[in-house]
Amino acid sequence: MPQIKKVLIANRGEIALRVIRSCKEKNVKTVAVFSRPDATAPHVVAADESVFIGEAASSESYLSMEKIISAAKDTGADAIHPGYGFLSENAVFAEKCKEAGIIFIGPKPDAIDLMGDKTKARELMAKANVPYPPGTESAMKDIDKAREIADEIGYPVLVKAAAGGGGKGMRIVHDSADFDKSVKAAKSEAKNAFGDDRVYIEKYLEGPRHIEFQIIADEQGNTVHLFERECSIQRRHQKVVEEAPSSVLTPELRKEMGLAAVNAAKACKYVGAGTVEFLIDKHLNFYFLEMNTRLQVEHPVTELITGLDLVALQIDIAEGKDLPFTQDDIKANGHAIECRIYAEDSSDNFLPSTGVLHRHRIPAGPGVRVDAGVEEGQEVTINYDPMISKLCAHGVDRKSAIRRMLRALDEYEISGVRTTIPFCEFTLQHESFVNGSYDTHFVQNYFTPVVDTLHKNDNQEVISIVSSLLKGRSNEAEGNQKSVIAEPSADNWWKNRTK
Ligand code: MV4
Repeated sequence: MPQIKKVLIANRGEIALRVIRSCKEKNVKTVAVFSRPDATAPHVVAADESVFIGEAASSESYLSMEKIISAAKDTGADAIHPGYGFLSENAVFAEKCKEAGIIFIGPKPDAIDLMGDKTKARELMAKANVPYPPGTESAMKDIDKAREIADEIGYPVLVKAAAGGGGKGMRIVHDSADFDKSVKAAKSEAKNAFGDDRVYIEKYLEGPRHIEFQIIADEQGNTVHLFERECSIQRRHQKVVEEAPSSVLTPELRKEMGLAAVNAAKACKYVGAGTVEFLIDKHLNFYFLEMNTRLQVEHPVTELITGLDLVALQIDIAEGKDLPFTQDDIKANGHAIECRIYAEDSSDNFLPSTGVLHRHRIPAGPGVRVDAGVEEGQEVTINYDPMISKLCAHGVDRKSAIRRMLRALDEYEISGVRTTIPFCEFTLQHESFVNGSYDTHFVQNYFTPVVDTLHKNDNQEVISIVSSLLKGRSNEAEGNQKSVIAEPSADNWWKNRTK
């Protein structure tokens, strides 16, 4: 059995730090890679070694297979952890690692390939007896035949790109008369985005909930699910609040969906940590949507309720070890919620908000976990993902997890950029969230931001005053900028609020 002694992390930000932390606990050495603007980023500081791999553009750095594989060879890393995004679901990269004699911490290239092609995935689910939305199994070849099927299943239908996923290249068709032109548009969009114009159709499910199951499998074929995450609070296919367990699943349904998820993973001979996504309708019918062949952003909520370290398990599995548990050993404890804190202005259509993070004080205390990839003083740019951190709260039940999250959101101090903290506070207090009756239309149904121009201007003014104070003092008090800000007691003015 190979022993992994050194891992190169082919990523940046919070997920790179997350992987480094588990490596340290396992006495595994770490290598960070970094682009020019990331030279002093937290993941570089935290790793044992680091390698410069190129310019800011991802194509020059974090997406460059050649540069990353040479960095691994040069530093003697025996494995690469891809994190999420970037090269994490790239079968060619997984194959290239293998050819270079480096362990790719993730599934085999074939499984990535299969699940990356949404039509192949549907065909596989048909064989594995996993339910999926009615529609065409394979990509449509004949538009007349496809229209007949659409007419038969009934409108609205969705035209989805075979190479798509995560909502990219999706088109809703309400009427048979619009079918041909929507298919043409979807095909051309798919061709542009993925270089692959194959599309298929699915019955459009209205107001579904998005529920996904965490899967973990070893090379021996032992496959276990680690319960579900409810991820229905999204905007433009970007998840914002996730929780585990879901409040709509009965123990029986959880068991049934968990089994379906395990069967989906087994069908592609899955190895490592993965996620099977389902949509669930008002009648609690569930349908396979796609499988994500990576560690996901929202994995901490699963870690909090199961007490497991998913990254440590990924490494053990990559070494060829057996899973240390069976399905019956897995028990859920309490309730966990994750809020993704983005540098986006939730009062202004979630516009990206860039600037220097003058203040970043993370909440702490019982049941609070923060995975951040940025530090106070660092600049938030448009080069990469605008996520500042993931704030998680764990409690004995859903009610206490919600209260804890609200307390933590209140404690969180960020200035310099506007954030989605107010949106998260809105969500966690909303009746439909509190009673657990929300679906994927939550944001569009309930969120109407009040653009408070006056307050916004006030805030901008304060930011610029603090900013100039910090600049003036930074020479004499290097590394002691925090003391410059005198905190007015009554008014939390440094906070990013629109209240
Ligand atoms: C759907 C759907 C309704 N019916 N498929 C969006 C992301 C991508 N993974 C698939 N998505 C959807 N597929 C059928 N047959 C509705 C969505 C969808 C959605 C899904 C999960 C979470 C949020 C969503 C927001 C809009 C649409």
